[in-house]
Amino acid sequence: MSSQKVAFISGASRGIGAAIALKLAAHGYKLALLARNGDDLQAVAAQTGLAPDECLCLVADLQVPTDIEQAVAQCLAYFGSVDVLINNAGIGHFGQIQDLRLDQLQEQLQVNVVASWMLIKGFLPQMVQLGNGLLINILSDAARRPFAGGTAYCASKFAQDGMLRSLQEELKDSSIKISNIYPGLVNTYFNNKMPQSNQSNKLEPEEVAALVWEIIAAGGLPAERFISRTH
Ligand code: NJP
Repeated sequence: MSSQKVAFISGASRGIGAAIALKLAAHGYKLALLARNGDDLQAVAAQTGLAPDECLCLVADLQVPTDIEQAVAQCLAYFGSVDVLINNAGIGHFGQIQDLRLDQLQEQLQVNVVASWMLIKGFLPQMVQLGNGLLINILSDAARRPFAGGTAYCASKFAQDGMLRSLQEELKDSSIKISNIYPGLVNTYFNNKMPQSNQSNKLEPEEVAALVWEIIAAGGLPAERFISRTH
């Protein structure tokens, strides 16, 4: 049996998730990559340089609970187990509350909160069974910093933060490690599509990926880490 470790990365078709995929592949990880856009996922998989059987592309919509369950099942059937789960996928709907729609709030909460909860719930039992596992979550400094225009995004990131810090309490005496990353602005599609996006103070996605690797190499520490060009 191969000793290569396996990481599952949500939102791996571009941005921070794609940078994490390249970083972990360079460190010898096999990968399961999830996003909606299959062509973009395949392009990232090709860039990793992994052999086709070492990189599983999972086309799934995190708004659809059955897609999430199927992706977890497919990944476990393919690799047997997952050592590192990286909850990275996220969306941002910004604007004054009068200008936001209910379906945008619901999508925001589904992708950023419910999907990460479901992925953890899906992979945790096999991690517990093997006595080994690392959960890394890409949140946002907006998880602790309310701002005008953030009623939907901050609701999701505050909720994700509360969920994950509660999970840290649940897992504190176990062999499963959980580490949360709170980035500031990052030079990705997510940030660049914002009309007020400022070009000068952003991290590059590779800097977040380097931090992810630092945490993995340190066995899951620190438990939380803020990273920003402006801090
Ligand atoms: O965003 P972007 P980032 N189902 O837009 C996927 C946080 N963050 O890398 O489905 C499945 O380049 C999407 O793929 P696709 C942020 O909150 C960022 O910047 O093919 N996948 C793509 O791969 C998020 O949690 C900044 O469209 C879905 C990926 O998610 C994380 O960083 C600041 C999906 C998004 O790539 C990564 O964001 C901050 C769905 N329904 C926190 N919807 C920043 N960039 O400034 C989206 O504080 N994806």
